[in-house]
Amino acid sequence: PVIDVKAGDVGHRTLWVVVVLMAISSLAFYGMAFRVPVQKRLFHILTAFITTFAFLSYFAMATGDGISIKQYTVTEHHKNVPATHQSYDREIYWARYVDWSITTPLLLLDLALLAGLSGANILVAVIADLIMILTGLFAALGKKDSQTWGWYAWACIAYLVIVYQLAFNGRKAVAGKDSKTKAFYGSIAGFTLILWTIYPIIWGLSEGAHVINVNSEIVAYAVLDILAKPVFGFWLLFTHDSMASTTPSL
Ligand code: RET
Repeated sequence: PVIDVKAGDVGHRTLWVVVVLMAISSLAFYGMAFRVPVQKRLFHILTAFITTFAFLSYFAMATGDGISIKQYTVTEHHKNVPATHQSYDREIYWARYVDWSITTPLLLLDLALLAGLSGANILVAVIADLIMILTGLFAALGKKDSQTWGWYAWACIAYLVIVYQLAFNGRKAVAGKDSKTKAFYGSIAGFTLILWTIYPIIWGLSEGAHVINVNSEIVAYAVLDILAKPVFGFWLLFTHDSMASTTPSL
């Protein structure tokens, strides 16, 4: 079989399903924001904007924007490409990186405010996150394997900085809070770290090594994005609404 270099029906339908789910959850989060007092509203606003950006990026991809074509030279690694092909084109969904560069810092801010992370540590996590996403974009656009995997390596190092901030400094910061907040931070930060770790794996299998085709790439990211944004958001906001002490002092 020849590698699918473009999205088919499965991919297109999946993109539209996510457009609808992100729209619905955004509306729900804005609705929930109005129903809590303004002092409790920061998490709601952050979370609503996260799904709004995802909605916009998925709308772009579903309608054919934010996608470019990258040409690959066929080498002996590409066993699925007929010998008559010297090169092939693959779709690169760069709109994802625009979305991620804004929404992953906002997701980190949700967690950092919950834990009560210090300003300096929040800044380190956010900047490391930006470096991770932007070097990931360079990895996706790299022309040579050496560029692709070189950028990928920098992105992974930046990711380790985020893991350190959430798992080590985040836990240290939340240790001074009440036991409910402590337990909740442990669960939702653990959920986040497991989920986020799957992204670079999917990336390596799709855009990196082309082991899975474009349709599977779209479906895999769709499932991860739904868990990382709407599911994360509902979990955070419902729990936060039922707890008084997690109000950030902002
Ligand atoms: C890339 C490729 C380079 C290496 C690493 C990556 C990590 C990406 C992550 C993305 C998280 C996205 C989320 C989206 C929400 O909807 C850029 C894939 C480490 C962690 C949470």
